[in-house]
Amino acid sequence: MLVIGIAGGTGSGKTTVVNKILQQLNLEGVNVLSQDNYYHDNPNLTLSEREVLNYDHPKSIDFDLMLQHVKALKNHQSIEQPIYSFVTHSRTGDHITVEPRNVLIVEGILVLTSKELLKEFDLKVFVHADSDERLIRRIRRDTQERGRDLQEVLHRYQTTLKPMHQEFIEPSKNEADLIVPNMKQNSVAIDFLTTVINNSLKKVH
Ligand code: UZR
Ligand code: MG
Repeated sequence: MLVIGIAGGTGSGKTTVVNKILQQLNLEGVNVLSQDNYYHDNPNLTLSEREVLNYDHPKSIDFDLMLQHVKALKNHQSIEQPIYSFVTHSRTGDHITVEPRNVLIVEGILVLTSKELLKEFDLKVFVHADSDERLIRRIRRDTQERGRDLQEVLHRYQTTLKPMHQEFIEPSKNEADLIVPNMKQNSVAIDFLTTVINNSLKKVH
């Protein structure tokens, strides 16, 4: 199995890169694990307490479960992936059964910060966009899709997202085999990644 880790700051366009790759591939061969589904659950906190947690620190991620799931899929076992809600900041209690496939993409802001996960990746990719571009995209997404107001987004960016980016995410770029500039649509990089994945899919058959 080919395992690809794709990291990059918030708003760098990781999800878009992954979706573009998927559009060009035979989907039956590829699984995507998103870090978004592996936040720790905090059922003992109230919603307002959960709203102010730091979701950009490596400690907010259940890396043990992520690692266990990556290893299980590599061992040809299916997994029960938790589903996480950004509205309630908690696991919904529902699961998706994910069957092992030939290619596994693991995507999220912090996936190159875990020493254990790094050992599982055959290819490590960091998606880069400048911080002003990422802030613009983050404002758009959080106000349009996640129902947050501008002041809240800016406050969180300044107090949490930016310091966590500088402390953990940006340094993890050093782990990457490949850095994808994603200030604008980068179809060459998408073609490159698609070719690598297709070659790996061909080898298996
Ligand atoms: P991407 N996040 C939430 O907003 N709520 C949660 O319950 C869990 C995570 C956000 C998190 C992080 N920060 O910046 C972002 N906050 O999801 C990462 N606040 O996702 O890479 O798609 O931007
Ligand atoms: Mg994303």
